[in-house]
Amino acid sequence: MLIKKNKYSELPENQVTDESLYLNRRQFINKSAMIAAVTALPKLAFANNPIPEPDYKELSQSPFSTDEELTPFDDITSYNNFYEFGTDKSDPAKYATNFPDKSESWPIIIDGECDKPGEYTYDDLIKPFTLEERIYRLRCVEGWSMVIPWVGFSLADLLKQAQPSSKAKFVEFTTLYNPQQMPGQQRQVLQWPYVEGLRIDEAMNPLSLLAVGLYGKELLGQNGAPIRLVTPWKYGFKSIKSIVQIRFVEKMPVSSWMRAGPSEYGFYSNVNPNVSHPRWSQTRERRIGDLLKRETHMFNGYQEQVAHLYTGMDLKRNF
Ligand SMILES: Nc1nc2c(c(=O)[nH]1)N[C@H]1C(S)=C(S)[C@@H](COP(=O)(O)O)O[C@H]1N2
Ligand SMILES: [Mo]
Repeated sequence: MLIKKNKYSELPENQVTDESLYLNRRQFINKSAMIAAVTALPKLAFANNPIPEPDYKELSQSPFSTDEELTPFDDITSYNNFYEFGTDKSDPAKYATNFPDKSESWPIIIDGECDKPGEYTYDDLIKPFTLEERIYRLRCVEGWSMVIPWVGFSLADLLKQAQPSSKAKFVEFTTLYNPQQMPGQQRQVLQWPYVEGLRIDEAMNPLSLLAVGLYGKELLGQNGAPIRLVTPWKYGFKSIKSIVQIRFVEKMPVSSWMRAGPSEYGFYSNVNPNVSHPRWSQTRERRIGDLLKRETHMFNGYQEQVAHLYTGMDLKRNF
């Protein structure tokens, strides 16, 4: 079954919320929800908690999917990091309402060290691939997490099609640069365009996903439409949004976050409870919608799929 019933529908708390305030608010909500449940007509219950109509039908479920409780659609689409639209969690939903501008769609370029480079429309790019649903945990470096039912396909399938050469040691990804459409780019918060990278074997790992939707719906602007990367064993900032270019390169790319704070953000950025961020611990995380924090797991719980990529590497140095 694609969509699980949402347990909570209210907006998530951000990190600054005092816990007692939060608890009070939660109790208040529970009480009013109970009153609503006994007084309202049954179908009105759905108005508070809409489960969106799917754009993609009959998606197969990936074996990599977790059966953990899904983060509500409203939270996934209203609590975002997408600095191209501002640095507040609510900015992307507010300012990406008309993004991407469908009348001005951009080509997606695959190039660099490969035999079959190409320039594709979004539709042509995704046409050869069968979309599936993958429910992944997403752990942000800031200490919060979600469970997101993505729609997408394996990055490896697209990369193989381009036939990378033996010089292709890394893959570099670039986000759209368009300060008109992305007002956050009018300020130098990060070096634009946003750039990320993976080692080629990380990129080829079956967990690496190109997402085009979530909750059975096409991606919204705030989540990185029309196509974004998802690498669930790495901190969320590796999962670059609104991709315009995928390039095979010989040298390790310098990501926007490495450039902004090399002592805080490394190239690998694997989720690792044993390596603190210089300004906070990474041992625990708050799942959006939860009151209490939970433990953070090595590689965000995806050890089985990815630990072998890092055997013999010092993960404290290669953070
Ligand atoms: N281009 C771009 N991609 C980005 C970001 C960004 O600011 N710009 N933020 C990253 C961070 S920090 C996180 S946690 C995830 C959040 O993805 P979501 O909003 O879809 O949950 O997107 C990542 N991808
Ligand atoms: Mo993040």
